[in-house]
Amino acid sequence: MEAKATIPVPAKRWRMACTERDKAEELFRSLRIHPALCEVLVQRGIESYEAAKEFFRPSIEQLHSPWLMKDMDKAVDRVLLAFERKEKILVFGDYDVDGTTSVACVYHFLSRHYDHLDFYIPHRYREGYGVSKAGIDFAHQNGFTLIIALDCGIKSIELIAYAKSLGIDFIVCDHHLPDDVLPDAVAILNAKQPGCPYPFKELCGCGVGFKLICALCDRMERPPDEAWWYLDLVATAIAADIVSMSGENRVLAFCGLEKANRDPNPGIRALSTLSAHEGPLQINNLVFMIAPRVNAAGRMDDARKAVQLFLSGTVNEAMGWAEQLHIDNSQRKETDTTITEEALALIGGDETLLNRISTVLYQPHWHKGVVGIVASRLIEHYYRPTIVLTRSGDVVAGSARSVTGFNVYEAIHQCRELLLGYGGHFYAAGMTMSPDNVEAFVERFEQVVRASIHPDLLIPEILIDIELNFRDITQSFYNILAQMEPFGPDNLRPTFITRGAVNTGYSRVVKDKHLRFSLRQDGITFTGIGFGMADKMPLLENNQPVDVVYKIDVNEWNGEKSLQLRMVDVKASREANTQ
Ligand SMILES: [Mn+2]
Repeated sequence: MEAKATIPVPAKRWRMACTERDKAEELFRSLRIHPALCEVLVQRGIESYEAAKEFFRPSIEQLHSPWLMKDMDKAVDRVLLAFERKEKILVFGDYDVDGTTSVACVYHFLSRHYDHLDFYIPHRYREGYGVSKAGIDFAHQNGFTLIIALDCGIKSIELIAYAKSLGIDFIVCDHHLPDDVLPDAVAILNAKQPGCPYPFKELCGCGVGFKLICALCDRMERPPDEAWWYLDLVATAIAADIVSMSGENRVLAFCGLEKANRDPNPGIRALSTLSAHEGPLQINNLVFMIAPRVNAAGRMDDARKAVQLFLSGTVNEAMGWAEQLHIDNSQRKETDTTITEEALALIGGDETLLNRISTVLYQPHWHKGVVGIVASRLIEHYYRPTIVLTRSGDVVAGSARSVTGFNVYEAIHQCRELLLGYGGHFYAAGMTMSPDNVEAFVERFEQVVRASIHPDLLIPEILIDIELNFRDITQSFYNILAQMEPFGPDNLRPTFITRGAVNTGYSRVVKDKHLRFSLRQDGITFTGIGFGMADKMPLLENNQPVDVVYKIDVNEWNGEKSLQLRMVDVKASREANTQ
């Protein structure tokens, strides 16, 4: 949703990243690229020529051996034993992007070599997240004796024991943090478990599934590119699951993007056709194209069709599934826009709600599938811990989202007497309660937040990597910057600041909401765009120097490419206070 003029956008706090200057200078001596980029690299833990070389040239040879993962031999042995005994294998995964892509990859690979297979995606509302009893009962009733759980299972101790009592073995491929007790599975693939020597700990669920495929490929003496065929789906899962974009994940994402542009999975091709995408796919394109549509299937209907999409043998077949996902997504968008508007109107029209430092809203008719998304949207306007509740059967259910640095799960835990159930983590949680308790919960949550949040956390923060003069920004500077892609957590697209820039007189507001600006500093003029930043125009118009925070982009216009700045924030130079 676009910000409307009447709805406030919160002011932001600026913070400069700190750099170890001497390390950056040392790196500069061997690398000979712009010193500012050397500083950014050092901030990201790339401190030597060798490390930089690996970073700038990701290649498939940099992937770790799948055999380094604890239990990999057991997992491979068990799958091959199932082949030998002609056992039925069920590939089980979650309804989000990570789950559905991992199921598609593992199921597709196995189906090239074996027939007695099926896959299972639990229903978001009927079964919920993770391994489900319904799934195990389905396996039992249909004679499956091996379940491969992907992106889930590490905490399903009782359910996996239950399966065992029915004669069903589990292989768990997960990336979530294990508890002290591990499930009684034949094999557990999870680099985060104690005693796993695998050198990279931040794989996503699909990444773990991919490692299993690589090991199977190796043992079955199949050519390795049979496994690499899944890299575009792995890249999608890495980006959509918001795991670290460093180390092996960045290599997987880089190689997966290359695959997506050379020989995409038919499902990816169908979605890019449908969304009329032109030009090479970037990691963000994959996420924006795929993640909302796959998630919409789970929210509005059933995520099985996301797996069907990725399993399609031809683009034609994939097109049918893609169109269905597209419809779910349009419905989801409509629903979440309507509800967000209703929610913003509720807050805007109520002095008490406006003055709170938390948002908790309840409307019985809101769609359960989008309350989490709506909570995130509300935070863009009212930057504070936020809960959106709706009616679900006899109870009230909702989703919480937080602001950077505030543990919303802990805050909900402190309201537990008023709740029927709750779960989640630092930044996102869900809860259910009796309708009678809603009012009391609204008050209690506000009290808890008020008592525990540091006031600074209520102002969104922008982390600035490094200061530049406009003179520094050249095509060759940008070319190196572009080689830092793919960007993601732990390797964010660098944010720059330039101080003391002055409007050239050519800045203007476009379409009532965006700022097309032209600034001069250090004798050099740059133009750029600030999306939704029309309210900053007066600041430029008074011709005082400004400090501008931005990312660097390429603008393509009439076939001409030029560098432009994408404004993140701007303040009058005398007001901009950064340490
Ligand atoms: Mn995951």
